[in-house]
Amino acid sequence: MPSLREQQHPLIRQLADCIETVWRSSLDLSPYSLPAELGYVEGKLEGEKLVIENRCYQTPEFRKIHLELARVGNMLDILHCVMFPRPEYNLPMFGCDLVGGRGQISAAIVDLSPVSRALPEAYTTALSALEPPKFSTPRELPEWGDIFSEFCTFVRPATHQEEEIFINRVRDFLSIHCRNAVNSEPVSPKQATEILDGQRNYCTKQQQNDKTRRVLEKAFGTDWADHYMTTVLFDLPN
Ligand code: BLA
Repeated sequence: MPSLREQQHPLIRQLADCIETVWRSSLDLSPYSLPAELGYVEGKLEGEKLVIENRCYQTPEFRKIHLELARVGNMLDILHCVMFPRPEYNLPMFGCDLVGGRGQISAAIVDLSPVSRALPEAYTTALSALEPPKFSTPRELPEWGDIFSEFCTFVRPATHQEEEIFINRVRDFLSIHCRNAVNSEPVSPKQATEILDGQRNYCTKQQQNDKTRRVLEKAFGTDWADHYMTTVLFDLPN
């Protein structure tokens, strides 16, 4: 059976390959076990099959790095990726979501989101040095989107060229992030507590994304959707 990735929108496939290439080349990956039964799941959404495939790792700097691919029949294609740093490092949250259907990506978002008042200075410097991306169709963030940084890119890519600009921006964000992460020093226990609070706030806000919740509820029911959003997609660190 061909893997899910081979059936997905080319931009999703390319982005998934790109993310894994950066991870493999710059991080020391070990397996991370998801809660039982949640690695590969299938459900029905309005008669269409919903398939979810998860890949999950941990590293010395990251508690969990998660890449998820999902597909609903041939209507909806999704890539979801979040990197959760260990709270003893002052590192932002990397998050990326691509949502498409019928050959067109409708939402492409990537960010390095701060978990304390602002991004660490090394990030601000490196991200400011990137060429500001030009997209013809920027999208507006929802209300819960106050967690995102000033560098957040949220667009509907209108052309091949814009798709490429988006992939390059994700690669740049990831490279900056991995480089900073492997060179970072642990913080004081007091600061780690503040960082943990910031990570909790990030997850709580992301759990308010009704568009994600609705897709999962329709396929698997309310309880399952809530369980999945709070234990797999955006689990709160202890
Ligand atoms: C939007 N997410 C969406 C949309 C759908 C999903 C259907 C609407 C697309 C559109 O408006 O064009 C669905 N996303 C999913 C599902 C999963 C998923 C089912 O990841 C998982 C199985 N979402 C994230 C992360 C970010 C994110 C990490 O998972 C950002 C870093 C953002 N998704 C995000 C935002 C929107 C979105 C901001 C737009 C929400 C809105 O307009 O209200």
